[in-house]
Amino acid sequence: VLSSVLGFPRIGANREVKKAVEAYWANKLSADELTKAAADVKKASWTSLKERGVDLIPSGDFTLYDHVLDHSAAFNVIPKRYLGKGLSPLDVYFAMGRGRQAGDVDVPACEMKKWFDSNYHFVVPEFSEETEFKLNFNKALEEYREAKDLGIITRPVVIGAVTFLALGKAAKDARPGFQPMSLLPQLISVYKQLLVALKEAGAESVQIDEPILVLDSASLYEKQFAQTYAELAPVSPKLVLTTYYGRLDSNVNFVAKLPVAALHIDLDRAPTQLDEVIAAVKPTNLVLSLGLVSGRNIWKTDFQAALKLGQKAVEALGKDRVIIASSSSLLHTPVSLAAENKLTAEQKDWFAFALEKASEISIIASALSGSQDPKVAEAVEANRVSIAKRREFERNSDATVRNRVAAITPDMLERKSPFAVRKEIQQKQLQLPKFPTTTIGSFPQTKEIRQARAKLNKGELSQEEYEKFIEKEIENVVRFQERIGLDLLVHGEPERNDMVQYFGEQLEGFVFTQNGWVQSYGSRYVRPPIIVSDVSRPTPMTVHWSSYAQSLTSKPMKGMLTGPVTILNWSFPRADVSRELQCKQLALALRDEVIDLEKAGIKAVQVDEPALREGLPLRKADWDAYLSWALPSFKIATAGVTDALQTHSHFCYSDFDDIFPSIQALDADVISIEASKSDMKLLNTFKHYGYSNQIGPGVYDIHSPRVPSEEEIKERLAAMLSILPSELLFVNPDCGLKTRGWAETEASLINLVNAARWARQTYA
Ligand code: THG
Ligand code: ZN
Repeated sequence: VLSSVLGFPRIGANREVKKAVEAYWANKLSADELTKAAADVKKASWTSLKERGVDLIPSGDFTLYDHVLDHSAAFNVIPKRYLGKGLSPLDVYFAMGRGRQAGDVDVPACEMKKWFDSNYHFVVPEFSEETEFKLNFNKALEEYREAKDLGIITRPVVIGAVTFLALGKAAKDARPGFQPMSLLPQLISVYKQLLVALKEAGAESVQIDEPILVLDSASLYEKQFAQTYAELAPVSPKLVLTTYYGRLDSNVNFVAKLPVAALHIDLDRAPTQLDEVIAAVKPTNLVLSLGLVSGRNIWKTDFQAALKLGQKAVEALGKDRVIIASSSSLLHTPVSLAAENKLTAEQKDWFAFALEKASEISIIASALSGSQDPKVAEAVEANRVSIAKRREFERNSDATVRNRVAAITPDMLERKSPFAVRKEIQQKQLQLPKFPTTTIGSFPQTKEIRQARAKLNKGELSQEEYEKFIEKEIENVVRFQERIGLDLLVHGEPERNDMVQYFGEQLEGFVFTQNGWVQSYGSRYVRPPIIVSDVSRPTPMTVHWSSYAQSLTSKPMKGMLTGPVTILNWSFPRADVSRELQCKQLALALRDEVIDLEKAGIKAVQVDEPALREGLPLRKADWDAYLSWALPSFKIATAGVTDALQTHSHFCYSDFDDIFPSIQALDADVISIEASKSDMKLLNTFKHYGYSNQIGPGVYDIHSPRVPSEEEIKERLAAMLSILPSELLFVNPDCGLKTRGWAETEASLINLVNAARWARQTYA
């Protein structure tokens, strides 16, 4: 029984890749130095996986920005707008990832999308009839050789051809109706080159990732899968076809017939598929790779449970036909627990990060192989003790919280009056003009703000000094908004690091890492908090800062909270109770906060749910089960107030077609959405469904430093007003301004306010 890791975090143990990449962007590091920094990180990962006894070590999964973008660049899937500008291939690559505005080059970034149901974003490939696949470079081969030169034999990882096309989109200039999948034949011939070269270089097997096989849509591609692997298998090293993040369901029937050497399945997300998959592969020669160690959470694997599943496969297929693996790439987990010295010994004993998971995989595989090494037996016993201790801890529940959740009644989910009634009452106290202007909540997190927080953490700044500093920042943001004439103000959130981390830190039931970074996109990482026990709110979390901000101005101040579904989705949840229970506990904590904000005189509160959509299960059959607690959780959080409080919510995406009724059901008084990029298709969706509450479609894209002109914003407003009733429209950017600089923020918001004034006159 061999052991395998499907992919490893590529950020480095101490965020070396972020630091190197950002230094390169700032012209503080040369391309060669960047390559060297990357090589060091790869070497460290390969070496430690080898030391931990992993048999099949991945290569080719490293990236400086995004592995899908690497694949596009390697296969020459590069939109024309990035070419002919005198950029080096590396700079073309980064321009696609993050846009480029320097000298006379001004190109926006490619679109990013959430990677399956995770908080990772990939750069969406753009295909058209003009796409000419060719191998610009063979990353899998290069990294295979790079590892081999270090004396480490690896298994190269490549994104599968069908998944690559399925994840992409038709370029804007493609002929109407163009289907990326129509390019499969040309793409296959380039895959052949890539795989032949790997075979010639001595690679014994190649991991080929086809995660779209866990989606409903994969059944449409049965023919494409058959064609692809019939052509590739004869010329390739042994192919290990990997699926992850969900279950194969009926797709297993055709997948088991593909001419590949091995099939990997995710038994973390879908443990119940094992029997069916064993039955399907038994009559074939396929090796089965069992994803038993979660690539998505940070809890220690329960060896007894894993060994039981492994044993079942061994009995059915024989030891030679079973591999023990991570369920998916480990990119969603932090690198190592080793450096965490603020977690207690008890807490540390609950967790396994990527490196610890590698050891787990190796031990489970050894145990299943019948290893007599006493270290294996010791590790299995140590795991039994750890798991037992955790189970013991899990018996401690907070009776007050549990009882409150059990006592949730339907009336707690509904506002007292319908929106039309609330709107009148709210307008009386808010006195907002037509086309009210507002922002999504955060203002630029400047270097000074981040430094002040770092100093506080290091003890170089006292709590009192830090709070004085934050007060000053809030005052500046308030004065700025008053000066340029925004209507509904925010305090700017200078006191917050990551929003989920910020709330987690103030809630009972969470623990935090010091160095548990996980890549979110490109060089942006997050440190997800870990839910370890029942969640409650010991004291108000935001009331102090919101009231302070309100005290500075006679204009209304909007309170700012992160919603229960988003806090849950962007944390590592506990595994012993349902996500529903955890979400409802969060919802009750937030409900108390919203009520307290209202009591403190705040007249509008925004509860953001940017992760509501990414939390949707991958299979449509599972949607209702998720929505049946996700939507009520938001409503529990927001419906505890009087009709006079205006509730807002924000969603960081623009694809509402399939969840529109759910958004409507939230019954927020105002929602803001990302509309600036997706043209007016989105608004037509709102019109089509007769959306009745107020809505602020983003009038410009904040994800780029570009300043939108007043004219541009007016045009957008005019277009919006041709679709939506004018009394429902708010005017705002499409997301928070945290990652922007002040200069562009100021210029953009002035143009926004002027455009709204113009609209008031024009549409009076
Ligand atoms: N928080 C969390 N997840 C998210 C977002 C978030 N996922 C989606 C989206 N927002 C991703 N966006 C970002 C934007 C900025 C950063 C991370 C994710 C970011 N990170 C800092 C960095 O890498 O330098 C570190 C942040 C910190 O100091 O805590 O800027 O908002 N959970
Ligand atoms: Zn957003």
